[in-house]
Amino acid sequence: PLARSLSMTSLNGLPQWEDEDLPVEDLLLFEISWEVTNKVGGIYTVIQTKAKTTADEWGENYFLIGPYFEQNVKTQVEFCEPPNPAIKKAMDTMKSQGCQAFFGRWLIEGSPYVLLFDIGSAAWNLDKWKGEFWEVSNIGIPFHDREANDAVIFGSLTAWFLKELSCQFDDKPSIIAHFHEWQAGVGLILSRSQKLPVATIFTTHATLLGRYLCAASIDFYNNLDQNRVYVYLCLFSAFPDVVTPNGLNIKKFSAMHEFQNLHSMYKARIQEFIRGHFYGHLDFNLDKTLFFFIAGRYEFSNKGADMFLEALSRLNFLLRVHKTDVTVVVFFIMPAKTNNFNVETLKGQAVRKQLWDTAQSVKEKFGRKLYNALLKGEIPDLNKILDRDDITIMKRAIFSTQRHSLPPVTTHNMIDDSNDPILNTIRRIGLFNNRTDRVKVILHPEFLSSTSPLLPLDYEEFVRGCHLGVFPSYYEPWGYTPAECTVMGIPSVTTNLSGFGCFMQEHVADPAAYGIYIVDRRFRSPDESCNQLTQFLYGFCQQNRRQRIIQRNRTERLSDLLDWRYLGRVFIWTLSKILPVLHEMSLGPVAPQHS
Ligand code: G6P
Ligand code: 1S3
Repeated sequence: PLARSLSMTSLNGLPQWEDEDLPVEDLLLFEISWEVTNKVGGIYTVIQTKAKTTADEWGENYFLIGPYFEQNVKTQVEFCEPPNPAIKKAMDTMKSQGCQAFFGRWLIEGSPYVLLFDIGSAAWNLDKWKGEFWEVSNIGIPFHDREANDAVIFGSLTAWFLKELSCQFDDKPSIIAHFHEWQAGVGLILSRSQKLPVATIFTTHATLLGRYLCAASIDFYNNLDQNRVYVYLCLFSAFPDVVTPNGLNIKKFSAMHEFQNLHSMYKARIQEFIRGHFYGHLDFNLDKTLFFFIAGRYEFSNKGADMFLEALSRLNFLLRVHKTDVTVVVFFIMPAKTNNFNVETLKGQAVRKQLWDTAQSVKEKFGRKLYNALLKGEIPDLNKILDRDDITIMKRAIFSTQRHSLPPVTTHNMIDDSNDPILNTIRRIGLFNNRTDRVKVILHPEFLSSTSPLLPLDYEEFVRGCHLGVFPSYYEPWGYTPAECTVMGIPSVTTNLSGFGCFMQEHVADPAAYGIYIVDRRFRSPDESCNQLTQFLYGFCQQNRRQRIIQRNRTERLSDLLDWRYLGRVFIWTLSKILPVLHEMSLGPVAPQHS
């Protein structure tokens, strides 16, 4: 395949193709990230969704490097031999020295090759590698910092691999290594310090500084001018050569109603879960129940879970005083440390199943008796068609739905229940799933999976079945969650402190009319922002079904704006800019390069 170079003289601010072709046959492109095959946050989504566009361009010369975790690999990777002999040789050398490396195809769109390193198998090198890293960078890694230790091992393995690989190409350098986020960054520093003939790119998706500062400061942005951090922000924004957008793979249905049908279908599956979870307390109308959710990395205030809970408490009040017949069930999908599902939640689904089975067996018997009566030309006596046994079975089933506790606010046993910020806020505001509450909450502290015994849906199916995604982020460089809602035609709430919110504000004249509600967290106080969010939620609850259907159609129309087919060009352009670096390397002695 041939990649085309791009010039930045463009229409609509995006690069345009130039005629010149670049010979990517001679080049190998590696993308390195801790989130390759390993879902932690939004970086996984970037890499997983962009793979198809990159594989189309780079074909067999495109590889992803990530960490090996058995549970991830079992469901996502098909092992195979590396087709490229140089890669095989580099891996064999590493394996012969005790490092476990695995190669295969990642079973996602584009089926790119992946090379995965088993961090544990190489952990015995940790002290030595920390020492080497200190020598070149003067960065000391604390003894107990598991994440930083893993980053050193992962980075050292990556640099080792690139070294073994690059030394096989004596004539001209032909490797581009694209590192994502700080966890992969050690590999970049080591590659540069060892002067490997590899061109490097670094993409950051968020900064730890940003994450920590925003989480720690109540009103960080409004006090920036009094804050010494301002100068660091200026420095950060002066560093990048290119700011690349984040896209998605857009699935276009030929018929408009198809995504609406999917909403209906998956909503029915969520309703089924709700029937179990709220057994004995199902005194609300499921046909008038709306499903809201927040999902992502568990950063309580950065992702706006704090403001969301406060707004839910206000919404609960509004729905109650206005005696609205709408009920809202809110899901928090944010992974935390747990000891599996809790008994009460599992029991809920077991009770639901039992009621279903009882209804089926009574229906079966009823149907047979009715059939026999009709065969005889009789209309059966409907008062007698159910016998005493049937009534007993049904009464027993109804008894099993009695419960002495409220439907649980979390589906799992939390390891740190008493310090969990979501649970503590729920305790403080008193949203305990009481019968009188019009807003019910469920914390699901694990990413969703279609194999779950509780809520057997994958994330995409779950989103489709919901009515509104709510992401009132305080620190969100981009924010995939509302973007994913948009491409599935599900309205969402975002903020003007998220990249996505700003992008929509810039490109869409009246975002709210298209189901993109943007909370102003930049120029308003936290209380004002929370009131605005509450108004968005309350307004949404006042829509009727027809209005929701029309709004979903409008939301879905925005999806083209977010397509990788369009936004992926910026990445391809970036790669084309790095080729002169490789060219320079082949001319003279290898020196540290700009990346
Ligand atoms: C989709 C389906 C309709 C269904 C509607 C429910 O549009 O095609 O058949 O009535 O969803 O919408 P709601 O917002 O009430 O879940
Ligand atoms: C980061 O992942 P996060 O969810 O922790 O990278 C994402 C992809 O670039 C970005 O969308 C998000 O804002 C960041 O926060």
